[in-house]
Amino acid sequence: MRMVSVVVPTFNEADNVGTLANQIDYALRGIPYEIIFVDDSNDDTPDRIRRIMEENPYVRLEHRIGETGLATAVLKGFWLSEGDYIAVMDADLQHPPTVLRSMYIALEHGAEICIPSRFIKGGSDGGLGPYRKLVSGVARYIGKFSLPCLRHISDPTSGLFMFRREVIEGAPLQPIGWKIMVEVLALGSYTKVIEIPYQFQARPTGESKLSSRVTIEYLAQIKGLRKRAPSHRETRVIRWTVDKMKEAEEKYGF
Ligand SMILES: Nc1nc2c(ncn2[C@@H]2O[C@H](COP(=O)(O)OP(=O)(O)OP(=O)(O)O)[C@@H](O)[C@H]2O)c(=O)[nH]1
Ligand SMILES: [Mg+2]
Repeated sequence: MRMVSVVVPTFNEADNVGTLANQIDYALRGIPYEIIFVDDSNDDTPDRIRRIMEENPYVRLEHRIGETGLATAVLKGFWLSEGDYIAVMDADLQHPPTVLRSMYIALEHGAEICIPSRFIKGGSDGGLGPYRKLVSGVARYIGKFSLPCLRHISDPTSGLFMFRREVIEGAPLQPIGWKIMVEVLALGSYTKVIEIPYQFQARPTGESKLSSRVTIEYLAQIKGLRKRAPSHRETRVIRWTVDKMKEAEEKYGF
């Protein structure tokens, strides 16, 4: 069976990592997996993760000292990962770990990238307030307008996705800003994407690390990718409904 590496960037998420690891373990029962926490915290998040590691041998920790940055953390996780499939997920439970199982099944059905979406039938972005919805909507449309590879992707700016390792092999990914999925979609090698609906959750505890610098970095990233990304690619984007997801899971039979 193919193994999945779940890369989780963490910055002061002490109260979330335990629940997250338990939920990932449950969601991926029967599937070989590893969780790689790439942590830049200055609270006791790394100690909490070390405690989880005593109970769960599939959890790994890369604790960086004197270095921060979401994109560099996620890229570090990619290079450390050993799975056939690589997933990225936030630590704050806004991305429900149950979608990991559906993403895995979508890749087993031939997708090279699976992107959970808040904006297709069955999905919701209920976890965000009106101001954040507006900012994130504007960012999404700037991305879609500027980069043709994002045009048919309904939720290209989130931090939740899974892909086959080969997608990024040799891709000149740069650790700019927060939107690593945009970098992978613009520079990776793939022809088939499956989107699945999911319900974005409210952050239960801990603080948002989002700042206005993130917006500026995003605009710089998009500008750079307009030059660096191939101008044409053939991609099929398939949208699964909730029923299709259930059917695929039953057919997969584990
Ligand atoms: N390693 C590392 N992780 C980070 C850094 N900044 C943020 N993160 C993590 O990246 C993920 C996303 O950050 P959030 O603050 O939740 O950002 P967001 O989801 O856009 O914002 P909210 O909706 O307000 O939660 C979380 O798991 C953070 O802990 C960083 O500098 N280094
Ligand atoms: Mg969050």
